Amino acid sequence: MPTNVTPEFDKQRQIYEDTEDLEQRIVELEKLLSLAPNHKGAERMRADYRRKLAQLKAQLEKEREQARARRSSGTEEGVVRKEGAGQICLVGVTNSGKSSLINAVTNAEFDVGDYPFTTPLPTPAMLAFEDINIQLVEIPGIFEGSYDSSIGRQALAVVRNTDCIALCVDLSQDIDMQMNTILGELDRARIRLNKEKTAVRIERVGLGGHMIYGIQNFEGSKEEVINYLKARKITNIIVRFQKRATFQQLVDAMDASVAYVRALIIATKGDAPGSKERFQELEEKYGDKFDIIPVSAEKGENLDGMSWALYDHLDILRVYTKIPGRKREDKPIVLPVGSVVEDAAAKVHKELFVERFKAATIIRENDKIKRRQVGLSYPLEEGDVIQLAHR
Ligand SMILES: Nc1nc2c(ncn2[C@@H]2O[C@H](COP(=O)(O)OP(=O)(O)O)[C@@H](O)[C@H]2O)c(=O)[nH]1
Ligand SMILES: [Mg+2]
Repeated sequence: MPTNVTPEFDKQRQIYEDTEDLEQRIVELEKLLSLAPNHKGAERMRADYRRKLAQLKAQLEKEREQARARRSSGTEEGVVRKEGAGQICLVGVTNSGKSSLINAVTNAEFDVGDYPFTTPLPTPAMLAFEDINIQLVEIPGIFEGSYDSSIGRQALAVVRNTDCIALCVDLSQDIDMQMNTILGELDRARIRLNKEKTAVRIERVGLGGHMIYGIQNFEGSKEEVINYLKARKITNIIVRFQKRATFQQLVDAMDASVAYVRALIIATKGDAPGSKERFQELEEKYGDKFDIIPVSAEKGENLDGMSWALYDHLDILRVYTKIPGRKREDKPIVLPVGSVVEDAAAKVHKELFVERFKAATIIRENDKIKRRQVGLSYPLEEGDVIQLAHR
């Protein structure tokens, strides 16, 4: 049906049809509609274009929504969302055997190569350890100047926020070169390893609001901490009071630009010629500061020992809830070392077991006192079975 359009309209229609970018397409279509003839014969055409416009806008909204979801779930390139009971970053020079090690203990099939930059972005894999999962993240090979490159800087940002760093040192190569490179770049990224724990430890997380552990060590109340965080508009944060701490120590910890991260050394390629001597050398030079675990991914040697060492360095404990008369739950609640009954109760059901707390029974099979009645501030131990009762 002829609709007697103007040449201007025709031209704009061409522009609209040639535009691929969604946002721009919407702009061009709106322009086209404004140029559309008003007479009755063109009514149908205008309706079609309006419908199309509504479709495009809905599509744009959907794409934006997906992008927001990607951002908050951390699946954007180079960002790793923490999953499992804890996260460990494998840091080493290129070819130090990081990918081989991850492949040996997880279902991952990372590329293994003799050439540099096999793994250009931090890449996660999941280690099933006993009844929990530990996330292992391969960090791209560290080199002198990593911190000056954008990829390196991005990777070091992941390392900064991790729960534990596994320094992968290749026993078939010169030790000093590797350690100097790794420690140098970490230092420039203001990441300190195995420094004495400060009284207050801060960790930024993707989700979760305010999580506060060890409040019994704080001079004030939990409300004070939360009010302070709210006043500074800080969310998604874990605050751990690890020793007696004052309000000023909390403020200082929030402002510190230095990150303190637990670390250990995984000495890789324990099967290679000369590895025994280099392991000795590593022990002599760095044994004071780090636990050193020798492994061979190729021969499958000491991989279990490594998993336990990684678990130990996460500083977490597992507790199991139980309903009277039933077996304990198979899956543990994972909490930082130093947690108390209240922390476990909050993880199960805050309103029910903290706000309406009546009693908790802790069962320790191997203890002299097998069962004990305890309160909310009672410290938990690894392997505790806990029964919670509410009013
Ligand atoms: N002899 C020996 N070679 C290994 C071992 N693990 C890895 N390699 C070799 O070291 C090279 C680099 O390994 P890769 O896992 O890609 O290191 P990445 O760059 O740190 O991820 C490859 O040629 C591997 O075959 C091991 O346990 N023993
Ligand atoms: Mg690799």
